Amino acid sequence: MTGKSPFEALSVETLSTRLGTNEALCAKIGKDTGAWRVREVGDGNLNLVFIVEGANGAAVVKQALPYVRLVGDSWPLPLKRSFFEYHALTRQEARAPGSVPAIYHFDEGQALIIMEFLSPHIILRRALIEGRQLPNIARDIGLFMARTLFRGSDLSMVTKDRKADLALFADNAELCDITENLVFSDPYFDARMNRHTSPQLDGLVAELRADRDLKVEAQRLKHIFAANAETLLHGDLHSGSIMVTDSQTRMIDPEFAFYGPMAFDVGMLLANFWMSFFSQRGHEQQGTRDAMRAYLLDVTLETWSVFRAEFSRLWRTERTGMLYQQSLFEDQGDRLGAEQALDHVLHQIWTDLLGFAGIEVHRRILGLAHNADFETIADEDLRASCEAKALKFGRHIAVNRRHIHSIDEVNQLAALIEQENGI
Ligand code: SR1
Ligand code: MG
Repeated sequence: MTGKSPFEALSVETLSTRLGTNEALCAKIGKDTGAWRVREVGDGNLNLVFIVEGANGAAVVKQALPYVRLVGDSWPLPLKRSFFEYHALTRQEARAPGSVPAIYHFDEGQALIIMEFLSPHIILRRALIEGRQLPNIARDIGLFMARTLFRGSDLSMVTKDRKADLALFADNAELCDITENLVFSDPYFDARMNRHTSPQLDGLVAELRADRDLKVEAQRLKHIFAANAETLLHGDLHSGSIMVTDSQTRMIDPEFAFYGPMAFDVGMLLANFWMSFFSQRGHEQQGTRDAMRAYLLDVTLETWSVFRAEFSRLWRTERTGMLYQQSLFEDQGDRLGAEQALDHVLHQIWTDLLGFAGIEVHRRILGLAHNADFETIADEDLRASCEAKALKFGRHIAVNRRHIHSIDEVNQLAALIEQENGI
């Protein structure tokens, strides 16, 4: 199969024939296609994902479909998202080495990427639902975010290169459009594809959709998302986009990559930890998840603290871009000026990430794309109670984000809301 053939979706039955002569794949898993075992394992919303095992090893083949898999061919979606995923992965590997799967081959025409099979890794969301405490995730993800977000921005890059890259990723417009609608707008009105746990949440949902302050804040955040082309984002950094073992963490699936505000990745990620926190009650037998809840709040604290520390280190040692130039500060003997500016930048990220986190929580409960943390709670009353607490928390941090000063404060709020009865 070459990049020149017309696009055709792979299947378990056709993969060996179609990729049997692919040099990169054969080099990795062995040439004897008779020994290949192919499984389709994609459980995401958009793409096909195959694991191919051969005599010498295994690889993942990920292929975009010309439509949204979750919805079907009534929602067309361009294949070029695979191109953006490939280019985002190469940039992430350069900026945060060892944080993403290795790429073996990219075929733009077939919209497919052949990459490292991560084993025995599992999806972080699944691990958290199972109540597993991973010791390294906060450090690994905090470092990944600081390194990719800093090194993809005008704090670090040659301006001309960054502008060229910005132009390249600007074409990922359809994926941005998904986020712009599904995350920032649809949850706040009765959009066609929305769903929520009903009737239990009906009253609260109506209240939130009538909440003017919340709607205005969501639109202010959408404005920042759409207009602040600050750095190359992962664009969809939730716990379903991270694979883990006890000792390793890998970020996957950056097909939503584009130039946007640094706080978006950080906020979306932390929101997923807070949602996991609120969902734990749905997965426990009487108090057995107390330690898990404490662990999750610690993870948010450590992730943010690692992010800040690494971002600050890069600010002091790698600030070679056109923003906050060293020639204006350190070179003038004004190191304090550089620190003051750093403080300002981190404060802005902090304030905005709280907003993005609150909105992410809402869209996972009110919109189209729900998450397994809540969805796997079979008892609907219990699920609704967990979701209601998360919704209340999300509203508070989004609307009051300018008045919240520390992650301790946020975590105390989360713990208080989680303890409330009758929600
Ligand atoms: C129609 S796509 C729905 C969601 O799945 C992806 O993982 C993104 O989070 C997107 O918003
Ligand atoms: Mg994904």
